[in-house]
Amino acid sequence: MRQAGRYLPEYREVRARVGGFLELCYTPELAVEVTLQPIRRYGFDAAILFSDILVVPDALGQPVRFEEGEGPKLDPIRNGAGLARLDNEAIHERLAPVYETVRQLSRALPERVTLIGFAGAPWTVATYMVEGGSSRDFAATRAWSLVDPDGFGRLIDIVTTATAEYLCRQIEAGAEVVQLFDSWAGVLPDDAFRRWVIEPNAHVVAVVKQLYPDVPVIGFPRGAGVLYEAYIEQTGVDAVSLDTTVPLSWAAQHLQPKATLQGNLDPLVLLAGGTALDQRAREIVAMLGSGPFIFNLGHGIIKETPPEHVTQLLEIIRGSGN
Ligand code: 1CP
Repeated sequence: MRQAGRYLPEYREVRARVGGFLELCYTPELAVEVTLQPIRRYGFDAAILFSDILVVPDALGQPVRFEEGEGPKLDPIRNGAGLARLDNEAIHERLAPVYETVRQLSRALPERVTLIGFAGAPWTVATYMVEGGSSRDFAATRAWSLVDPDGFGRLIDIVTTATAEYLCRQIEAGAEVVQLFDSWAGVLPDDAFRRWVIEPNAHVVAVVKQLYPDVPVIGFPRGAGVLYEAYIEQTGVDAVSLDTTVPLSWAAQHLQPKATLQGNLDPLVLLAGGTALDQRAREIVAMLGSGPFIFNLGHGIIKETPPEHVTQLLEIIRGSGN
């Protein structure tokens, strides 16, 4: 959950050397360097490829810009004419620098450190493509999906196909686990959740599993609430990342028998540090640590987080006998 990033001074130093954020993602030597920074500093058990979920629309021919202090910006696609702008042909040529980063990382990382590849899930990526950036209410995306489900479904299909192939190529290059980030899954009511979250995630998992049955897939349907259970049962993921709102006792009882769990420390608790961090980290380990479990945050680390708080957290987790 952004273990590399702006809370680390060594990341800010590298970031200042390049113009745009995407340039960092597309320059293998630099992407490798920032991926390795948190591993060197903290000795985590796994490294996540440094990239972004928005390289997929960028490679599909919908250019993405990151302006300083603002979120991502894209020219929105809201109908069939917009879909015609997308080009599924050259995408893997455009994504070649990401595959090169994965190859270099798999050579550079110590054997004991697992390399995680990732992609955005189709619904979440589509929200950026339709809204033209970040959004509070996803109004244009939801409207398109309701008024013209077939047209919107074509966008989802394009992103689904690209994403499945993108993950397979990351695995081919050396990723040992892959994670699908469906950060905005939680805004959809149940029928729409099944159609736009479960179905596309299940399709991506099936394609990956057909080629790489032994590579674990982690899903992150953030905000899914009680639908986490259906998500696990119907997508075929091996593990789910729990967001910060999922109650631990419910997860232990209903989810952990079906999948490995990952999560779910609130990044705000990590920012706070001290006894709040100590207590909550211990609670999570006590509730979930005896089943299949990966300790992680429930969402992305906040950039103001003091790096020493991460050290404190590791001492708690590694000292807790797991
Ligand atoms: O200038 C900078 O340094 C920009 C900050 C930043 C970083 C460090 C962005 C912009 N992306 C990233 C890297 C990133 N993004 C990783 C790297 C690996 C790691 O975890 O260390 C990963 C896995 C992502 C995934 C990502 N990007 C998600 C899914 C996870 C989540 O946070 O929910 C999403 C939604 C994005 C989109 C995105 N990237 C960046 C921004 C500002 C945004 C928009 C976020 C929003 O809409 O609120």
